[in-house]
This record gives sequence, structure tokens and C-alpha cells, in this order.
Amino acid sequence: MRADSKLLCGILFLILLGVGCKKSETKEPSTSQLAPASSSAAPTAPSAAATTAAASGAVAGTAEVATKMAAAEWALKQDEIKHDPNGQWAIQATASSTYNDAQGNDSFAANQVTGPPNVTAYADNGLAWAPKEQDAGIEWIDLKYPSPVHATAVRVRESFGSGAVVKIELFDDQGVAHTVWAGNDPTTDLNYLVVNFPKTAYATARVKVTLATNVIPGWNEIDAVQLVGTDQ
Ligand SMILES: [Ca+2]
Repeated sequence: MRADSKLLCGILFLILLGVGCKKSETKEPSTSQLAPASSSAAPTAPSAAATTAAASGAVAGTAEVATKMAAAEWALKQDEIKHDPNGQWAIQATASSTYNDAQGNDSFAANQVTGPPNVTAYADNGLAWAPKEQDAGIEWIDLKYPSPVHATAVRVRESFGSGAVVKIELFDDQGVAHTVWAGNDPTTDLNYLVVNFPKTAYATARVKVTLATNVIPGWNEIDAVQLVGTDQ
């Protein structure tokens, strides 16, 4: 009898252990399902979606779909701009000032605005340019491009403290500045300020972006600036 009950206890223990293991297995997929969404989408959206999904059933499902759709739309737009055949990325940059007096390829140096965008989340990131002070006022970045074009747009990719751009100028081949946009920058989060204008009569290979950093408190960072145009 004793041996039987010991055996029974042993079997029961093994069954319970098995159930326990299965429980912990089922938790894992739900966690890893959330992971890809947060890495591929707009930085603020997925965590909100995760909280909503945990809160309640059908309504949460609808909200999650809407968040995913918005994230997908954002990603498609980023990709379209990045691969625009009429778009060029800067090859040379100078700035009014840089964080910690960064030079060359240092984090936050002017050169961090050259090339295609490489900041992947809305955050303080050394792959973008930041001026020396957070809220000093007027700061600018001056950029040169490989080919002079008759321009139709400038796209400024803002990666932190978005919304502080106040002016965009193009320089013609005589070095004369032309203001193509001035006003209130509506950009929020990691996104482009897109400025479209009638094709310029002059050719340009130089763009200057001016910020008023006191407008948006904290660090204001620019990841990349695209010049859009054609050679005729
Ligand atoms: Ca960058």
C-alpha cells in the first residue's frame, strides 16, 4: 500500500509539473508577438496598443488594428521618401554649433545629417545633429548635395524635439539665398517636415535649414535632409 501511494504521489507530481511547464510555454509566444510590432512601428504607438489589448477584448482588437495600420502607413511613407529617385542626400554639412563641439564623425556633429536617414526611433540619438545648447534660439545647418537640381521640395527628417524648424533656404549657383519656406513647423515624433514649392528657375545644390530651438523645449535633433528636384 505504501509503495502504491508513493507511486501515485509521484505520478501526480509529474502531471502537475507537466501542466506547470505548459503554462509557462504558452506565455512566451504572446510576449514575442508584441516584440516585432514595437521594433518596426512608430515608437509611441505599439506600447499603447499593447496596453489597450491587455485591457479588454473586441474594442482593444479594433484599436490594435488601427494602430497597426497607422504604423504601416508611416513605414510606407518613410520608405517611399528614402527611395525617391529625384531625392538626394547631403554629402557635406556645417552647423551654427554642435553638442559638445562635436566634429567630423562624432555623435551629434553636423556630418550626422549627411547621407540617408539612420535614426530609427524618436529619441536623443548621436546619429543626428544637435546644437550646442537645448533652447538657445536660432541655430542652422548648411548642406551641400552631389548634383545641382531645379528643386521642387525639401524634406527634413526630424528625430527629436521635432517642430522647431522656422526657415528653409536654397542657394543658387551665384551663392544667392532664396527662402522657399518660413513658418510654423507642424512635425511631431520621428517624421519629415515636407516642404513643396514650384520648381525653381535656378539650379541648387545647397540647402540651409534654420531652427528656433527655444520654440520646442529640450534638444532638437535633425537626422537627415533630402533635396528633391530634376536637372532640367
Ligand atoms: Ca543621421
